[in-house]
Amino acid sequence: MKPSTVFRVCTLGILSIFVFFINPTACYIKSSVEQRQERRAIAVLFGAARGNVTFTESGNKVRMIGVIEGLSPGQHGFHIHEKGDVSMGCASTLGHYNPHNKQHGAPQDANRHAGDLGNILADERGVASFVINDHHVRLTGPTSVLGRSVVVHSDPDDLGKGGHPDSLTTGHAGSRLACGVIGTLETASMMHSGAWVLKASLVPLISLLLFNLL
Ligand SMILES: [Cu+2]
Ligand SMILES: [Zn+2]
Repeated sequence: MKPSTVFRVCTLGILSIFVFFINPTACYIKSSVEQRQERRAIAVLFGAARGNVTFTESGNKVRMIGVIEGLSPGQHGFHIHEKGDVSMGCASTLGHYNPHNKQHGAPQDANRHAGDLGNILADERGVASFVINDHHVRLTGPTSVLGRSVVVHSDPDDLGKGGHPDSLTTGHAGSRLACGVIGTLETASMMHSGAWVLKASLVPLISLLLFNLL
């Protein structure tokens, strides 16, 4: 083996160890991956209807993606309720989540409960597939909905405008068909593998540079 080749191999080895264990760039990449991490949650609904809703918080909004089946065709009130207690069915989830002491309203109203998500629409097979983006629902901070619950109702939510005695409290949405507790979805393993993929990709890059420059 020529001395220059020995030198290249030794340098490559030392640099690889540097990247994997003590390179500050690796630390920077790891922290930037952590910062881009989105908080996620899931609610699995049981009752006369069933389905699930996933929650993803990024920036100041939460995206909810759901599929619920076993509904009658048409609109159904859809809310986040205060408690994650389903020990007595959906009744024990209590009222709409309302940390700011407001009236019931539509999702686009300023005066609404944080849990007011309006209606979901079931097709002729009784399946509702939906995507809701909302700025009042949070997965972090003092008004996080983690540990609370999602409820789907038998009737449409009148968004506070129906003139019924319960329009300004529940939207006159009828009985509770199904509910599920909002629980954390783990994202830590995704975060670490992401950092290691980035770190590993630096090794071939360094070897390419070394063998071309030396
Ligand atoms: Cu409700
Ligand atoms: Zn409400």
